[in-house]
Amino acid sequence: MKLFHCPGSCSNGIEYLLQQTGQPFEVEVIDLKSGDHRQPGFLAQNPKGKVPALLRPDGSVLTEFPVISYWVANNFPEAKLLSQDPETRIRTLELLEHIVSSIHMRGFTFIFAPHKFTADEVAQETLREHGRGEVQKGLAQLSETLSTSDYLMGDFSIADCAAFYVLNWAQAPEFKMPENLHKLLTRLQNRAA
Ligand SMILES: N[C@@H](CCC(=O)N[C@@H](CS)C(=O)NCC(=O)O)C(=O)O
Repeated sequence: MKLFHCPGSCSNGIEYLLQQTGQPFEVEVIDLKSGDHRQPGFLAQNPKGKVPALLRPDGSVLTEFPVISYWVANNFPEAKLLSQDPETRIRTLELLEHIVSSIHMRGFTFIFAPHKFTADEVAQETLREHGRGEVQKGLAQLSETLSTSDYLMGDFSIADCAAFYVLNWAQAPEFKMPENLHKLLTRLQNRAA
């Protein structure tokens, strides 16, 4: 397997997830700041021009964080990244989707890249403010879900791998991270894998 990855971006979560499987994988760094994601070589692998993208052993490339997570969890069941119980599985996917589609895409995206939506600097600040509100709301929801458990779904899962990258971003001083999420991040950072 080969992960197309930009360190510090959301593909951190997939790198972390792959490490949990214990399976060998290569990393090709796609430096977003240098525009590597717009180069023909990478676009030939992923025409969407985004990371993460995972080149699988059969030569096909899989994209979209939740889908890559699901495929990895299904292909390496011994890593126990997704429960076998149908209701727990669907709730794990629901949570994973919330982290990626809401906290990242509707929160952090507006904070990191408001210029993608408007050139107007006042409007950019409005978008940043909106993004901060969405992130703060998302952190409160994650904190409630986690409660006093060790991991978001009780046992470690693909949802924690998504939490790993957004909680890293949420360490910035502009956010107020609930104490139990701080502890979750430390627990995730300290996992042997
Ligand atoms: N829906 C995609 C979003 C991936 C995404 O937005 N990746 C960002 C890095 S965190 C990216 O590649 N941005 C480059 C760009 O949008 O030009 C997923 O779930 O994987």
